[in-house]
Amino acid sequence: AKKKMGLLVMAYGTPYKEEDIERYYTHIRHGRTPSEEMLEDLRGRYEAIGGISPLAKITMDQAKGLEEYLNAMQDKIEFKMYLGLKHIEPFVEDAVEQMHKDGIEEAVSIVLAPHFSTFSVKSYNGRAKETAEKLGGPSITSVESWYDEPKFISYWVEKVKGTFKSMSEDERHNAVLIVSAHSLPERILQSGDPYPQQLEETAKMIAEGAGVENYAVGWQSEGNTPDPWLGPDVQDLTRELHKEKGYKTFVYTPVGFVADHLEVLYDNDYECKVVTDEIGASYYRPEMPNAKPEFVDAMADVVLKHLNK
Ligand code: FEC
Repeated sequence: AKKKMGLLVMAYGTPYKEEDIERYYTHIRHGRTPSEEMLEDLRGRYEAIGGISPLAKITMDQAKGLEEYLNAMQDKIEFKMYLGLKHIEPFVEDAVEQMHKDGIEEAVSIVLAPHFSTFSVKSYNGRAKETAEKLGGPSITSVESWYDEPKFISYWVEKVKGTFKSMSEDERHNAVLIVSAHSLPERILQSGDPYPQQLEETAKMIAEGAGVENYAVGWQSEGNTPDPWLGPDVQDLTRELHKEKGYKTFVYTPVGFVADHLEVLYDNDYECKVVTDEIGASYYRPEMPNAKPEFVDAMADVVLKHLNK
């Protein structure tokens, strides 16, 4: 008989409708209500990408796709997927509680973000394990990072190659690849967080794989708080590289994310594009993985390799 196992897929979460924006933002801010001005600003950004984010549907498609694919590709384990979100229901805690109720004794967890950091992956896994311990099960084994998974790298290598191929000769000659992830407060560095190092490695592997010589690592979407955040910010980096190296074609790969959502559709497609327009450069942003079969395949490999360790 097949062994039954919970598949806890964790992701950031997004407002389902406009009315959810305030409580979602409040949750992100650890319970501190945002000012009316901050709230208006966030509402405006959601408005600019069409009113609400496509992330809820994409996350569900990724999670269901992973469950189906894992169950189809091997016959030792029957996976049952539970979705647990960081900032809106179903929360990570809800998912673990449901697994417990369903009598799931063992589970594997994966976060839909490739790079480990204390602020992201560690906090998701910590919340899951704490809940499981309180309830007395299931026992959860967690994937910690998958920034160097070969199929994940080759997803981006193919996309980057395709983008460079689609350029005119002149554009290609003056092009640079910008590889980015969500910025975090600089204080993560004090505890030796591997996040920046992992992003560097992802960037190097993609650039080498795609045969791109000019590339740079940047940070994006930093929060609205007084702390210093990891830099350079991708907008500043764009201006700097244009000024210092004369690049005229910018290719953005926000590889710290895996879906189309506010941080990509607004922070890249609007904010970075404002800069490339200003300096008269071309803007390219290869497609995000979303629930594409080659990406689901990559995640499945990550989960199975983790279980076979
Ligand atoms: O709805 C959508 O389409 C957007 C979803 C979304 C994703 C996302 C990913 C990450 N965040 C990370 C860290 C932080 C830190 C703060 C912060 C703030 C926000 C705000 C919104 C938001 N984040 Fe987010 N993030 C998404 C959305 N994030 C909205 C609040 C307004 C703003 O600042 O823009 C700062 C919190 C604070 O104020 O103290 C820190 C990290 C990721 C990538 C890893 C992951 O997906 O878990 C890290 C998607």
